Amino acid sequence: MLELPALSLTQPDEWPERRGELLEAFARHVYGRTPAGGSTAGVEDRGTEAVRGGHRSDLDVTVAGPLGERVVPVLVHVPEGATGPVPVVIGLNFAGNHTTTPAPGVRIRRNAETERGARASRWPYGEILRRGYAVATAHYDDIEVDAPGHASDGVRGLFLRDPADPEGWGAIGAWAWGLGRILDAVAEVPGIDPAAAVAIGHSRLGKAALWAGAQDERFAVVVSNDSGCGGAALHRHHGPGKETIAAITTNFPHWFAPGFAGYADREDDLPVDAHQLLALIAPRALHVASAVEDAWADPLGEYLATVAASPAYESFALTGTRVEGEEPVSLPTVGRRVGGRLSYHVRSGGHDLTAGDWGQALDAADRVLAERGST
Ligand code: GTR
Repeated sequence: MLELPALSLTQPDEWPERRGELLEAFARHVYGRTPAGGSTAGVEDRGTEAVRGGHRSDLDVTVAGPLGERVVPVLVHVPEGATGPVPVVIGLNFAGNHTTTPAPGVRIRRNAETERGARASRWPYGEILRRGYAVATAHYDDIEVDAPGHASDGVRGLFLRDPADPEGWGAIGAWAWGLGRILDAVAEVPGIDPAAAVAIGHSRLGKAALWAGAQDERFAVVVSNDSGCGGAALHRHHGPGKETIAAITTNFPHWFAPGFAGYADREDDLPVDAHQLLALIAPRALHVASAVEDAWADPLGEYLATVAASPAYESFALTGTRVEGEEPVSLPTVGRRVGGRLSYHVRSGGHDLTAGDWGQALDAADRVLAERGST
């Protein structure tokens, strides 16, 4: 049995205080502190085109901090024919907005024309629109450069920062902040319901989606896809071939607060673990997805984190993935979503965001948004 830091839940009315303590602990020890004073300063529509099942807008979103502004291109698809405002899924992409669709009209900022549509399998826009969701994406590099030594070049450069601060925010914190700014921007787009916002992310961007959802309670639903170490996977679960704090802070020192590296090979000393990150999203909806062959992201460690986070949902009389009286030792059936307001699925195959993952995520979102009367 895993020895995990306690969720220390008592009554739902004590949750705001406990949430505050946990947020502070994750800022301090893992991701760094998100500075106050940021905002979305403007949204300019660079062009809207009809697509099958809706329309696509190419926006310039200006984000701002005390030291300046930065323009982030955001690609938004909105379904047609809805009777009221529609829910919106917000997620960052790895290689440029033009890589998410083969459509010739989408602007190129970085990476080549030959990359157009190269990642379209991760963005099944037609199906997302058919299901009644709008979807907004931005290239993560346009928010924060994914390399060490660039902390002044992206949105972190918009804020005063002490590079020696062990609790200074890392790139994951910056990407998470960016998701919130995109939500500010799409809240202004006609036909979108900002109260029905879903944050989604794959892998390192799944870590960012979780941290965004933990901090920003406007996200009604959060989806983590193969987020692994520093995301949904328990640090204290020692699965075979999984990524460790030592590995992640060596390979990606810029992702976290500098102090996080001090827990390399000392997982048991980290004051928090992933189940508490997941619990921070309660009582809002959370769906965690893994892939069987993705040992590096530790599927079982991700599932066990959802089980250990379940008491947070249960304290609101909601259902997680925990089954009373059972101590899980293995993954649920492949391909089947388990749980309630906090749900989980593992699919066959490796590290990727597939159309099937989107299907599961939107099924989870449908359920909670229908309960709230938002779809
Ligand atoms: C890996 C990294 C993981 C994961 C992944 C990704 O190299 O070790 O933590 O984030 O990259 O983002 O695809």
